[in-house]
Amino acid sequence: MNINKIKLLHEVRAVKNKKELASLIKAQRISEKVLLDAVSFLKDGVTELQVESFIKKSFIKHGAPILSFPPIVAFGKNTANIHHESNKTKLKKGDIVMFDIGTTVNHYCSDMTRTYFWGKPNAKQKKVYLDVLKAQTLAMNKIKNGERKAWMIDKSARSFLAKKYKNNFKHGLGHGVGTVIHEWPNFKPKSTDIIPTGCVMTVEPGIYLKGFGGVRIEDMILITQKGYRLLTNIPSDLKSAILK
Ligand SMILES: [Mn+2]
Repeated sequence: MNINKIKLLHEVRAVKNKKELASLIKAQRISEKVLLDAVSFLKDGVTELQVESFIKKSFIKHGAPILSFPPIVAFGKNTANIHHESNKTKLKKGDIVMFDIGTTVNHYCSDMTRTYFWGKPNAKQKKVYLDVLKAQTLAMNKIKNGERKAWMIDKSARSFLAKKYKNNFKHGLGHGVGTVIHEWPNFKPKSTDIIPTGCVMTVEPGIYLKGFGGVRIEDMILITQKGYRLLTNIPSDLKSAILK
């Protein structure tokens, strides 16, 4: 046997067949319904815990009760904490609101983050949002133009954000998604991964400023021969991010 034909399990697993992809997309569509439900559940004074429990119930209602990971709901300054766990913090005007949610269908995971503004964002909130969005677009364009080296794709977003926010983009740009929520390959500065056609990746730049808050925008994409296909169907332009 030709040694070059040997593939490792994580490489085989990264490439999704039609059926696997359909399950993953179905999980994402359900997440989108739940996200919209959660957004309309928001009101002044509601707590993160109340919204988190609403989200869990909503996933059950939509027939996808086995989540990819516990939902992240963060208000205000809590959005600066990447690992925030919901607490009794109440929503108030001027807050940033972050949702990071995902569920499974036939064991296939979905993953999505949206950041919103509860009321008109101030200049700094707007700027951070638009910069994170721009970083995501830069990375997506790299992929569209055929770049498949993970570190190069990560760098396109990271170097843009580093110019303005130093090292406040504290995690990898994205990861493979499948039967587990974080799987090979990885968009990271030191990654040697080459992204194969047919795998599903997240692209999720973020900026986290202690005492101010954070912005993360996370979409899932299918890597195609020529570029990518966007699997997330929720708008992320600034106007759509302003809730009141
Ligand atoms: Mn993710």
